[in-house]
Amino acid sequence: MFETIIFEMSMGVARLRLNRPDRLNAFNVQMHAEIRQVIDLLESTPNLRVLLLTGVGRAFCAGQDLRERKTEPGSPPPDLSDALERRYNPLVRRLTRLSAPVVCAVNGVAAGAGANLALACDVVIAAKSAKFIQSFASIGLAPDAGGTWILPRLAGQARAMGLAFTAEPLSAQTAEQWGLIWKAVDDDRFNDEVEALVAKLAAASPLSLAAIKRAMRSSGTATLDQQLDLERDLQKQLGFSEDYAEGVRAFMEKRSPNFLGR
Ligand code: T3D
Repeated sequence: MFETIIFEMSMGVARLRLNRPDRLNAFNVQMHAEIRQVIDLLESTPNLRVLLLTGVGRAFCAGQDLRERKTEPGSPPPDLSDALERRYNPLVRRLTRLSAPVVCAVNGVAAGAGANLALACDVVIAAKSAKFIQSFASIGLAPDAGGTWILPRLAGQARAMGLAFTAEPLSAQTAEQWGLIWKAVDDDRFNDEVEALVAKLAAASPLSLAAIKRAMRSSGTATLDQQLDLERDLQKQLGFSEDYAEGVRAFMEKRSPNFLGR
């Protein structure tokens, strides 16, 4: 059905794999369009538990496919705001607003918008051989796909500036130490760790995870007072849910809960 991605959905778990390995899974217009179709579907899937995003081959994603950009002398310069407005920005907005958690499994190099797409996801797990590169300055651009928002928040201003100015690769282990990602894991354990994480999130209460995501995501722009109010409102809704009753019952009965998302 798709040419540039592989998409599967089973038992509420959606798996989206970027699939242009010969171009290190760089984004072209078609890949954006295919991902858009998937997100359209996911946004209207009521029993979605988790979305896993990863790459096929040795890379996660090398950012924009530079072969789509014509820069020969005499060519009119491209208006890159068009690609951001129509493709990258909606992608980041929609993934961060999707109620289900988005796990990014960074299987290899993540460069340019590929790095920032990964960092925009809710939980990022990376193979130790993976690296993150803010490659924009190397080609005369500035970070996009939300990089200038997320990087200073995750890594602090000094490290964000250093990464963006130098375009130096950041190893997965340093990314973990700096708090950019959840975990860097040995390459030979990577698939098992990713599957264990996905299974754990898929078994959790989707209402609880959606509330966590909403609250954590809003904290970047909210005051403490606003956040306390939001926590009150979310906890009120969750307290009315069957999942909460099931969670407390399961605790008392010393068994695993069976969350149904209602
Ligand atoms: O334009 C807009 O829409 C604005 C938005 C921009 C968002 C952005 O993402 S801008 C940043 C674009 N990305 C880059 O600048 C990264 C370019 N790639 C690299 O720096 C390196 O490829 C990597 C560091 C990612 C990996 O290096 P390495 O040595 O492991 O692999 P390689 O040999 O460079 O790449 C392998 C192949 O993939 C190669 O093709 P070939 O020679 O085998 O035919 C290479 O050209 C291709 N490739 C890698 N990245 C891209 C790419 N082809 C097109 N676009 C790419 N981004």
